Amino acid sequence: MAEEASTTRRRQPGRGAVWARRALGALTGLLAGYTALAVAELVAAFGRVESGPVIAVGSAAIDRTPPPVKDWAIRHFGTNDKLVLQLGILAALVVLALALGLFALSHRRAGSAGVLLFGVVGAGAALSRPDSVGVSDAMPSVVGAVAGAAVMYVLAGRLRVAPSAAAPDAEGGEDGRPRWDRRGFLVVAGATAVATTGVGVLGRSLGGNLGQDAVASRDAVRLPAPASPARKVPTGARLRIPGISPFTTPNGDFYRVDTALVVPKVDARSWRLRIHGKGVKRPLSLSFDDLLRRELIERDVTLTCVSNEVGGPYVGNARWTGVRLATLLEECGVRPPSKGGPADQLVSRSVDGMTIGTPVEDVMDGRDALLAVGMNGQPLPFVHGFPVRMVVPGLYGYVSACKWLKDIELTTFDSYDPYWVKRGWARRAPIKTESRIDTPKPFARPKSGTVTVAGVAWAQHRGVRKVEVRVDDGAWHEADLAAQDTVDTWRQWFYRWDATPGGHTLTVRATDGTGRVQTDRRTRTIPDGASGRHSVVVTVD
Ligand SMILES: Nc1nc2c(c(=O)[nH]1)N[C@H]1C(S)=C(S)[C@@H](COP(=O)(O)O)O[C@H]1N2
Ligand SMILES: [Mo]
Repeated sequence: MAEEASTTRRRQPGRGAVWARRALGALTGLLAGYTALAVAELVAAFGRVESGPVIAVGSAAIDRTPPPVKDWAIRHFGTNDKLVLQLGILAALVVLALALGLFALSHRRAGSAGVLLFGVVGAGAALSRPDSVGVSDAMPSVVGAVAGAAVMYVLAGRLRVAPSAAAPDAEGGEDGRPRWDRRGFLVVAGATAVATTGVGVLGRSLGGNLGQDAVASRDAVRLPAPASPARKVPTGARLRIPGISPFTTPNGDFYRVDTALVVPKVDARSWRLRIHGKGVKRPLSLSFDDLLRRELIERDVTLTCVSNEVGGPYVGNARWTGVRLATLLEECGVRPPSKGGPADQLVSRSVDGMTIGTPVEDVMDGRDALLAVGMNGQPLPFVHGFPVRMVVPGLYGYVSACKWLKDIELTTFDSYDPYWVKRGWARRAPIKTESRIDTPKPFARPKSGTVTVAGVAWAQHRGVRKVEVRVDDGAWHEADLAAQDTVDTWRQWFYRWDATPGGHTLTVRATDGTGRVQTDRRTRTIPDGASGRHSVVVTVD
C-alpha cells in the first residue's frame, strides 16, 4: 500500500513543480517588463522625459480619447485624471507581462519577440506626438524593449525542461524534483532584479534633475512693477462668509486642466516667442526679457474651463500680470477682420504641441487680452504655464488660455482647426453665464432659522448684474451681490434664507450685464460649455 502510493507520487508530473515553473514564468514576464521600462526611462532621462514609453503612450492615449470619455474622466477623477491614466497603463502592462512570461515558457522566441512588439508600440506613440523632435524619440522604447526581450530570452531559457527518457512526465525527474535549471534561474533573475533596480533609480534621479535650469530661471525672475496696475479690489467685493469661494483664488488652489502628463519645464532664458502669419507685416521674435521690458499691465480675470459642469470646480479668479497682446499685434502690423485684416483666427502653440484658436477680433476689441507672465504677484507656476501664457477675458480656456506658449500664428478659421476643434469642440466659445452655490453643500443638514446661501456667479466680459435664489418651486428672491471688481471677474453673492424643517432644493440663476438671464436649458459640456442652473438639495433639521 505504501509502495503503491509512493509509485503514484513519482509518476505524477510533480504538481508543485508545474506551478512553481509557471510562477517563475510569470515572474520572468514581470522582470522583462520591469527591465524594459527601467532601461527606457533611463534612456529618456538622457534625452526627453516625454519620449519615455509610459508618458508617450499615455499622451498618445489622451490625444485619441473620444471627447465623451475625456469628459467623463475629468468629471470623475478631476485633476487626478492623469494619475489614473498612468496607473491604468501600468496595470495593463503588468497583466500583459505576466501573460507574456507564461507564454514564453512554451514559446521562448515568440515571447521575447512579444516584448519587442511593445517597444514598437511605445516608439510609435512617441513619434506620433506633436512635440516629437524626431527619431531620437523612439530610442527609449526601442532600447528598453531590446533589454526586456533579452531578459525574457535568457530567463525563459533557464526554465526550459531538459528532455529525459527516464521521466516522461514533463516537469519532474525521477526523484520528483524539477529538471529545469532552478538555481540558474534564481541567480540570473536576482541579478536582473538588482541591476534593473539600479537602472531605475539612476533614471529617476537623472529625470528628477531635469528641469533644474527651468526652476533656476523661474527663481531668478523679478517681475517689474506694472505700468498699469489692476484697480484695487473694492472692499465690498470680498465677502467673509464661511464656505464661499474666496474672491481671489490662491495659486495653489487654482484649478488645472491640460493634456500634459509631464508638466513642461521651460527655461525662461532660452525661451522665445514668434509672432507670424497672415497679415503680419513685421514678424516678431521676443525673448522673455524682451517681454519683461515692455509695458506691463495687471488685471483681475476669472478663468473657466469648457469642461466645467454646472456647479463644477473648474473656474478660478486671479490677478494676472502681462503684456497687452493687441499692442504686440498692432506693432506687427496686424489688423482685426473688422478693419480689413485677412486673419480671423489667432493660433497659439505651446512647447508641448497644444494648439489653441482665438478670434483675432476678440483679442483686438479693447479687452485685456494678455501674454501673462505673472499670477497673483508670482511668476507663473509651472503648472499654469511658466514662463508665458495667454489670458483672454470672456473665452473658455481651450480657445484662449494657451500655457507654455511659444508661437502665435495668424490664420483663418476656414484653413486651420486647432487641437480641441479637431476633437469635436466648437471653434468659438465665449463663456456662458453661470452661477454656483458654494454653501450650503449638497445634502447638508442646516438648522432651521436663518441659513446663509452663498456662492459665486460669472459672465466674463459682460459682468454679473443680478443673482436670484429659489427655494423648491417658489418665487425667485434677489440675492445680495458683493461689489463688482470688473466685468471680467466673478462676483460673490449671498441670500439669507428663512429655512423651515424638511427637505428643500435651492436653485440659483444669474443675470449678466446685458440683461440676459442664465438659461435653465441643460446642455452637456461638449461642444461649447455646459448650461443650466445649479441646485443643491438640503435637509433642514
Ligand atoms: N499648453 C496647453 N495650454 C492649455 C491647455 C493645455 O492642455 N495645454 N488647456 C487649456 C484649458 S482647456 C484650460 S481650461 C486652461 C486651464 O488653465 P489652468 O490649468 O491654468 O487653470 O488652460 C488652457 N491652456
Ligand atoms: Mo478647459
